[in-house]
Amino acid sequence: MNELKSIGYSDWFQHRADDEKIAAHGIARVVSVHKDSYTVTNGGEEVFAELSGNLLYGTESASDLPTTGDWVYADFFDDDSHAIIYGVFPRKTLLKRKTAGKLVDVQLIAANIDVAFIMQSLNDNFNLRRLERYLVMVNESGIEPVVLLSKCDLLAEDDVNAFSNQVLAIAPQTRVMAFSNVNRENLDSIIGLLEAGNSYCLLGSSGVGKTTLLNSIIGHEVFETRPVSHMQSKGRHTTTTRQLVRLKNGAMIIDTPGMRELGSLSVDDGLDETFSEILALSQNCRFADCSHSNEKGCAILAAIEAGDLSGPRYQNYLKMKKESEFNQMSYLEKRKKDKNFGKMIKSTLKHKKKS
Ligand SMILES: Nc1nc2c(ncn2[C@@H]2O[C@H](COP(=O)(O)OP(=O)(O)OP(=O)(O)O)[C@@H](O)[C@H]2O)c(=O)[nH]1
Ligand SMILES: [Mg+2]
Ligand SMILES: [Zn+2]
Repeated sequence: MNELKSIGYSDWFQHRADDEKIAAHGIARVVSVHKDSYTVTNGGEEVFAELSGNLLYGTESASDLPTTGDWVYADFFDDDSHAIIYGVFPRKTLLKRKTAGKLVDVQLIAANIDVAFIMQSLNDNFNLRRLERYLVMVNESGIEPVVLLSKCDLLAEDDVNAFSNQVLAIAPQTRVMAFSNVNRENLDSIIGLLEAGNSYCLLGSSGVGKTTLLNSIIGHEVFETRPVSHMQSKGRHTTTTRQLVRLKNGAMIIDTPGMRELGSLSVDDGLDETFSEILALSQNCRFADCSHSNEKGCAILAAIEAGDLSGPRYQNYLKMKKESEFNQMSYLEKRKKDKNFGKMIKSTLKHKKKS
């Protein structure tokens, strides 16, 4: 049990475990997900793992399958050289997005993360609207966001402070840190945030320096990084898989490939939390059903007019709200179709058996 605790297991999971499954199987954590297999650990070695037939064929939705960071019921075989996964524990947090492209489906990014580092580089990636998108995703999952502004070595101190203040203006409750992997400014403060037994993840566009930060934290170059110019000419990300890495101090961290698209599926809570002042303002509109577009006595329009609420921020909120509603509807429709399709196949098989 101490081995499991050292990789983040706690009473939270123990109390929510399935009695039958926990009596029948061991416990492990998912380190990484591959095409048809997984890597898991129970605190010792990392082991190749596959899903049991029941889990593979009996799961209705992809989001019920294991993702990086998940706790799973698993049995180890052949001197712990491989494992079979029988089920997934309830998740404390689940980071997900809409799959890239037209298809409306959920892509799981990581489970059971305590703190997400959202990174933007100060030289060419700083963008408040994109930051709001990341904040919505992280807040929706119930994960604590920390904003990291990288490559501060490339800017004058005053400019760095101005950028930090812009972030604080839209996320006053959030910890914001500018840092540099090159001159190591603030690296120790970031390392100071990492607590044993907690799990962290690095999020942000390709090239902002996520993997370089992970290497800086570890103290030597373990993972591949690549100059931004080279990355763009190759048109691909340097980091291509998500992997749970154990740090010397007992914290765990997942580096992720840069995400080009960050579509959201049903993120109402995340929106309310990220744009809490907009929600608060709307309570002051004269009409309860105010659409905040042209009504008299609209508190939101008045705040924009007075310069208390940024117009682009409000537009971004509206855009994400619409997108979330639209995607949620398409997703539910897709699920319904999938279910009907499943029923059709089942009844066809039944008829075949009878005849
Ligand atoms: N000037 C400066 N360059 C940095 C800093 N951190 C990282 N870089 C450089 O930025 C480039 C990209 O860094 P990576 O760590 O590979 O970026 P990444 O976010 O992991 O990118 P993906 O894996 O594609 O998502 C590399 O050439 C790094 O050397 C920094 O603090 N200052
Ligand atoms: Mg990387
Ligand atoms: Zn209004």
